[in-house]
Amino acid sequence: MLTMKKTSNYFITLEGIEGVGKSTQLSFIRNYLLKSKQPLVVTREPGGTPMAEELRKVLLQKNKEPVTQEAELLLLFAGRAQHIAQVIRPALAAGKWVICDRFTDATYAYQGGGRGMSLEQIAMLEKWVQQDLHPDLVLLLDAPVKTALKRIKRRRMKDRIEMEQESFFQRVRDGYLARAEQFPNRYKIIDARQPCLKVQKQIKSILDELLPNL
Ligand code: Z5A
Repeated sequence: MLTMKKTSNYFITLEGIEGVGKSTQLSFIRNYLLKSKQPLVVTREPGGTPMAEELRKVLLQKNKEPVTQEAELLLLFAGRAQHIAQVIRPALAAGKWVICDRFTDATYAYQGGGRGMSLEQIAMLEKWVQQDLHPDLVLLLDAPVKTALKRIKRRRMKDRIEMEQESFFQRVRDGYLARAEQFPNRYKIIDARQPCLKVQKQIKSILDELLPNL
């Protein structure tokens, strides 16, 4: 049972390591909510506005110049500030659902867990940039690293972060699971090892808990 505020629209994020099926499930969620006649905005991070999409390119391209962890973290929050101001807050204020492929929990998992950056520093930036804004619901698609990476093995091009070692993604997964334990009211862990249709069924039952609130 979800224990969150009753509202007519929700801010939902999808999280997990690469290959767990976020993009696949995002399109299922979009179609399901549209079928239920909910006004919605589907967006992503890094990115979501023209400027933030430019920052995404900078973040994910393989640079000749090494990217410092501090620069990476600040670029993520710079894009997020734009995204929140231009897209997320206006959509929520207009009564729309916002479905976002990754948000700040990814920063805790990748930069905090994966890179070992200070969680306090991330929390400080989060507070500064987001103030009171947090997802109402985080759908964490969780699968063992080997399972997830196997699914994307056939991809020809890997981005800068995808080039990391398996141990990095293990720390990212552990980072997500630690967040889920810290925020049980906000997080729903979905077993992403299951076949796609079973994952969808689980997501559908979570969304159905929200829809009758309307
Ligand atoms: N990043 C960060 O470091 N810090 C931050 O704060 C933020 C992001 C916000 C971009 O992410 C990168 O930014 C990401 C983290 C970092 N880095 N990396 N690496 P992204 O979200 O744009 O890209 P991604 O995470 O790499 O997504 P992805 O690789 O596309 O994975 P996915 O969306 O989870 O998976 P998918 O494309 O839906 O599915 C992958 C394959 O598996 C595909 O062939 C599917 O058909 C198949 N699939 C899906 N579900 C299943 C099931 N259930 N069974 C079997 N096969 C399946």
